[in-house]
Amino acid sequence: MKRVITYGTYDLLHYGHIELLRRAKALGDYLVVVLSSDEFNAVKGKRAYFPYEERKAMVEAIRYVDLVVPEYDWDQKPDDVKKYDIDVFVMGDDWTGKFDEQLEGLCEIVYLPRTPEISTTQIKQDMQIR
Ligand code: C2G
Repeated sequence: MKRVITYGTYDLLHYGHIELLRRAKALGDYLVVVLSSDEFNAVKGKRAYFPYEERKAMVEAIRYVDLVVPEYDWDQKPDDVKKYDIDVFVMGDDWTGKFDEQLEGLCEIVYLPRTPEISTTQIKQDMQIR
């Protein structure tokens, strides 16, 4: 059983998110999504449209996802990798290299190409126009 983990806010769920989760799951058999809490989003300088519980319910409904748990701070990744017995850490390549130091030697580290032309920020901007 190969166990994969990834992190994110997953606000205004879109096909870029789904494509990341689909490819992450394809790297193993079990996918843990560590979902940014509303408080941690404030630390990241993000304000999600949907609160944590709604974002959690939506991500849990995705066929590729096996478990959703909260992300509270930048430094919990090594503990999460041990706690959930993780083999592979995956993120979109906007994060390339950012977590290598923290996770070196604990698990495989994979950065996948982002899906172009879609982002939560873009959706928010487009909606304001229409
Ligand atoms: N993503 C993607 N393609 C897009 C948009 C997002 O592949 N067009 C990926 C991101 O690279 C990330 C995941 O989808 O791996 C979730 O994106 P966000 O919700 O924006 O996550 P982020 O705020 O980057 O949180 O500790 C890490 C942070 O929690 C990452």
